[in-house]
Amino acid sequence: MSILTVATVPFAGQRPGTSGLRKKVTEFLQPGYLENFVEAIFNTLGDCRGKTLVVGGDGRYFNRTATGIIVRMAAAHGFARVLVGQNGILSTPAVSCVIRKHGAFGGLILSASHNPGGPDGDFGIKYNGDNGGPAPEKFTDAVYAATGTLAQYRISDAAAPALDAIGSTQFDGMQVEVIDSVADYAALMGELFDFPAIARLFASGFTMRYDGMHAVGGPYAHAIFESMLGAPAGTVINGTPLEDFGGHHPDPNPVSAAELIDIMFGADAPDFGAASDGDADRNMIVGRALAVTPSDSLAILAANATIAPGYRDGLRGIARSMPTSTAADRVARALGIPSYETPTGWKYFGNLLDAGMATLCGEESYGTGSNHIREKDGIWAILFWLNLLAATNKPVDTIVREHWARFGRNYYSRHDYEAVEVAPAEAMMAQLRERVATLAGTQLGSFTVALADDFAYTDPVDHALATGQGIRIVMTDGSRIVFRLSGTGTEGATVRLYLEQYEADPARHERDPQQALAPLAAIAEQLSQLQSRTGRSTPTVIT
Ligand code: VG1
Ligand code: CO
Repeated sequence: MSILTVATVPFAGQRPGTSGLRKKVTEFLQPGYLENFVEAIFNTLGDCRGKTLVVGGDGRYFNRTATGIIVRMAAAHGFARVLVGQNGILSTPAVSCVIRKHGAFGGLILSASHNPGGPDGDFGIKYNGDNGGPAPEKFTDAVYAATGTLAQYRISDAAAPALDAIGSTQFDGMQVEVIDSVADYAALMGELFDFPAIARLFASGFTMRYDGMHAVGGPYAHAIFESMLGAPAGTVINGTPLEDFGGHHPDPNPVSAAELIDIMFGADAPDFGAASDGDADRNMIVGRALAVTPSDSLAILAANATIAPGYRDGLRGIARSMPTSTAADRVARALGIPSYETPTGWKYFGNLLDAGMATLCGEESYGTGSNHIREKDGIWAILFWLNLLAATNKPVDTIVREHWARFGRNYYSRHDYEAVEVAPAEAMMAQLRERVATLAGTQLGSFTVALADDFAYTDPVDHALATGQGIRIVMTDGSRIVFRLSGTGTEGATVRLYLEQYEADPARHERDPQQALAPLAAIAEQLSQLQSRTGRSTPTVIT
């Protein structure tokens, strides 16, 4: 067997976004498209000889083929060993876990996360470094630059190895280890949470429904919730991964996970509901007739963290992305620990976690995680809630309402305008950027603007500067309006409008969030003319 050097030409637009390179499958299927991007990553890494690489993905269409191509390219670049999930399957948190546990050089994750799959859907790829976390912007910028000048890529001419049986084989001078997709990850969960207490909870008749959304979380949920913790069969629904996720958006929010919401809001609802996304790094937590806002979930886990064995010693700090509600900041203040506000995307949490400055992290987009790995982690968050329910014996809604009573409620909502035209979306952001420069101190409706800017972040560890991370308008009472353009969409532009309003008075905690936030939404529209500019009279999705 030999190494082929294949001539290629650069593809435009291989710039990684919020979380790796995401494009339509049709774009990825162009000959050389995936190969070019992987070559650019390997070239940017430099000398790969003797190193270990982890490869796995969320099982979407093209996952298996792409895995084979990457293994052949890894052999050509001199990697000593590749750890591959069985059938090419590894959730994003499992890749992070496996990288760390086996001391790998890094890993490639094949996923477009919550984006739809199938031949007409999306595909994605991203590189995580030896800490298990998404490569920093400095690295992804270098990869993008490299994609612009590629003239060739290197690949083994051997046929891709079979990935269906667990075990180790030699492949063109490299060791290919097909590993159980779940085992390492499940073992780590067992160290963090009180599995015996959760098992006793299930044994006492506690009921749960987990919606795998036909994505990669299913196998993990079957193994952990049903086999290890004894939840009855049927606890996991839509638990078999499908290449097209059954035609749905594998996005755990009340809109896309409508089946779970119907169950949880129906008669005879189970005690607890949960779902995760395409690559199982997101989570949604649902009680009877109550979907927990992700920002609240982060705050609640932080306030109660010491109930879980892995966090018994307390938290070092809490980090949240800028658009995420400030509920977690209130908890941090009460605990006397620092809180951090980072740009959107998990890569910005990496340094804080590595430096031991933060223990818990979260994003409003149904992402929660901790220092156990360097990715957000859906099953982890669900286990944390199960541990909390077992430790307190209280239902989800009581835990949420008691949290609001103690800390106040941060009414929160995100309005997404998906696949709008790029030019008007960018014009709107440009105009807002100008406008916010003079907004501080002015009156908007019943609010006074305390601070308005285009969010910039200086990493406290390596001092890297990230600019242009979203327009934020912060009122003197802490209410906020945030505008961002998505960095994960694959069609046109997606505008995200984030609204937050704090309410201390428990007598006003049962309002409909959309009603509570209506005055802020009206101000946002007035400032941006978002709807008239995009020609949309309502958001595509409200969460
Ligand atoms: C979205 C979310 C962001 C998240 C990112 C990746 O990015 O808003 O919070 O980190 O997706 O999550 P954007 O740029 O579209 O707003 V996942 O589960 O799609 O890897
Ligand atoms: Co995801």
